[in-house]
Amino acid sequence: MENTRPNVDIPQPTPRSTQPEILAAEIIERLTYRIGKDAQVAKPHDWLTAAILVVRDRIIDRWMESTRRVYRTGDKRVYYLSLEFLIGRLLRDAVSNLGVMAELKEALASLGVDLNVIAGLEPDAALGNGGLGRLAACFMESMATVDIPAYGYGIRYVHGLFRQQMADGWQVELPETWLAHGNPWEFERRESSYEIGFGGSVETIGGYDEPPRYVWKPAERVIATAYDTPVVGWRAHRVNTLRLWSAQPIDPILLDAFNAGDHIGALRESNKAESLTRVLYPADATAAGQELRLRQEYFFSSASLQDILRRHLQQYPDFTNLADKVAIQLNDTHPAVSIGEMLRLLIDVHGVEFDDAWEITRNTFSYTNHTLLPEALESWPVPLFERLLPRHMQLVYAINAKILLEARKEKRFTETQIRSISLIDENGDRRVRMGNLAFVGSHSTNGVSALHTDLMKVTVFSDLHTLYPTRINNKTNGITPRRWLMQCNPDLTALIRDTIGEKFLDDTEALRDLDAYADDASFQEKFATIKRANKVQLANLVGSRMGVRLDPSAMFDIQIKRIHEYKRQLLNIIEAVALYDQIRSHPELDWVPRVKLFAGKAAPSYHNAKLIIKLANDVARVINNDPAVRGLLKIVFIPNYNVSLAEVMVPAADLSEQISTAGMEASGTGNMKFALNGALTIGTLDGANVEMRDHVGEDNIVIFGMTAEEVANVRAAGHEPRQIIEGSRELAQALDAIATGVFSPDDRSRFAGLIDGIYNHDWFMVAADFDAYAAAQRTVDQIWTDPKSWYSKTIRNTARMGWFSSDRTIRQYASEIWRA
Ligand code: B1H
Repeated sequence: MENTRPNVDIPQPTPRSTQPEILAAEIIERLTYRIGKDAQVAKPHDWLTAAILVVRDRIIDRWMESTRRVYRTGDKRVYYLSLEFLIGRLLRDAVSNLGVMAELKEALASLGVDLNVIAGLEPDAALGNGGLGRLAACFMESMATVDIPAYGYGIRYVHGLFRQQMADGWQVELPETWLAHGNPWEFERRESSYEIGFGGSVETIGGYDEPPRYVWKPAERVIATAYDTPVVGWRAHRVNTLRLWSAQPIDPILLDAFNAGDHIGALRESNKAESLTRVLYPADATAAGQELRLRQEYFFSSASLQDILRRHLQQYPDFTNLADKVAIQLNDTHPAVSIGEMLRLLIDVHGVEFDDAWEITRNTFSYTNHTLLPEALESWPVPLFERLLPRHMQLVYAINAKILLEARKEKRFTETQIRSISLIDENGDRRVRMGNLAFVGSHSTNGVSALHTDLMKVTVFSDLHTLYPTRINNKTNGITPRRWLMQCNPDLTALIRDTIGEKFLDDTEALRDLDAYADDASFQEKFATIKRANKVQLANLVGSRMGVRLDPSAMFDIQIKRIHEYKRQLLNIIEAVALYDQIRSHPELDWVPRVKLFAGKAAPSYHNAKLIIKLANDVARVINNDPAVRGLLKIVFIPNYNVSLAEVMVPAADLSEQISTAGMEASGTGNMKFALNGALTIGTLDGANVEMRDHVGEDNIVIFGMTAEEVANVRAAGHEPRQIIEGSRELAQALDAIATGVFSPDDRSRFAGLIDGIYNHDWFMVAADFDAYAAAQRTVDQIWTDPKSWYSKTIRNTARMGWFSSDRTIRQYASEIWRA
């Protein structure tokens, strides 16, 4: 550690006590001296801030110890670069991992404050869109838990993912303001600031009797300032750092302009800099394609790499051992420009030779691919890339020349293969392919489920896989059992502990011992009682937020995730319409009462996704108000899905909907959360569902529909949805009802286009899979009517999902990719 102090003995602070009386006294102290409030008039928010500050002190002791330890041991550090961290609330997580929940509750209670109430006021840190961002948050917690010295690097967006409101059933986006009350978790690090350049030109120096040197002269510069948030691992054995960058202008105000009367112009630079880190791009699984987005990507990549190299030089004389001491994981291609930035810093700033720099870079970086969807594969127009990052453009060409030569000369690649592995897409306007850059600039490229990894090898990266046959590997995603079992489902956690002991708290795979209780009548009853209590909690939330009454004895059937055509919320809604028709036509049959719950956000520019939300709400209004349904079917779309809402919905689910078109969902992680909390899954053989089936056993999951291979074959042969629809009366009737305006009497053609898409191409195989899906739902009904069988299966889900802990995933990254 940098030590500029004279040689004096600095006393260490005494580690903080966690006794309730001391916690209570400190909370009052913070309230008074930090927040400046008298306890008599303090608002709930003030209590929250005071409590966080007191908890934070307990974290700091461990944090400093963790940092000192890695300097002492010289252990390898892992850097997780991600444009998204979907963290959610932190208080419960931190307190639970520190093991001071009971003490804090007691301390607050002695002051007349309810922990649950103030914890509920903490805003969600929603610096991410969906699964990719939430995975980064789970990984941060698991890296601290399995004791890996790790830093997360990202952007401190002032506005996280938009707030979703419904206006007459349509999604409306409102700005999110998580920093409105300040953020007591973070530490601003003014001393960790770096200059980031954009644009300008590259000057060549020398080159006559010595090799030329290149100097980038950027036209614009901004400052990146670090904000650190501690990340506490389970039992607080280690505390790591999440470092988020904020952009600041070099000159906060142009005084000359101001004095000349140009008050707006004087702030132009300042506004421009700050707009860089103002908002999160709200697209999920689609590339943004905007200049500001490329600027965000370069901004945080450059700041992070400068920080990483500076830290390395504090401990070592040069970069020859960089790859032994540093592992950098790229969370998708969003930080892939880091590869060019690493080369630039090593070569232009630190004087390393190109070939050595390339070797070091490749050995340091690894890349995770999260999707095969063509619209999500990032590529930047060459003219834009060149204008914003002229030096990086040169380096991309230099890498490309090297790789293409190798492929042509050594591997005898054909022209077609060369075109596919090139870093430049020459089909149409020339573009820089960030996936190819990430692949060739890393020693490892991993997929996020077994199926996704297999598909990667034969689709997007097939030719690169031929060139580098050992590079692609799989790391099936996982979820942190702390947030997604222990914190969100405390009653189930207590029941498990009373039944099989404490081992599962440290080793999730020990949940296996529950298998022995799956058919035990008394255990089943306790398990069912807890599920019911969780459903009552969700029903209360729906009641108070939406004024809709839910019957907790009905089956809670839940689909929560981003709204996307490939995730097929539409299939679920169409099945609900078909079921509605059946219930009305056959009132004499024993229908299983169901509540179909939906939640999720649509990208603001994704027309069909927004239409699907409107359809869910339109269908809900008709079905929920039809007396002929007799409450047997209810549809609810809960607005503003976020991590905190998921924490209430996941433990309350009976049925988990994981019904994406096979081959399109890279992994899914919501699927894992539900199963761990004792829901039955209805799903396709897609993403991690395949491995979930292998773990829970095929009797304990309801699989339906086409396989990825079948989807590919049908698409290749030419899919004829019209024939299929004509062969399925239920489907035809449901589609007809929606298309003709039965659910939208105010605008009868509202959904005509959506339904036309199914008739005309059915790209997402909604028609193709409908009958199989409807049949699978009736199988689910069958199981439900036999509670013994239902709980036997759902208990086995909890028992057998331990492997899907992100601790397991992180251990695999550590041993097979990071060698940390
Ligand atoms: C996933 C994304 C994603 N895959 C582009 N790709 C984005 C792509 O803002 N963008 O430009 C944002 C997000 N997100 C998800 O990653 C997959 O769809 C899930 O199946 C997977 O579980 C998750 C984590 O691996």
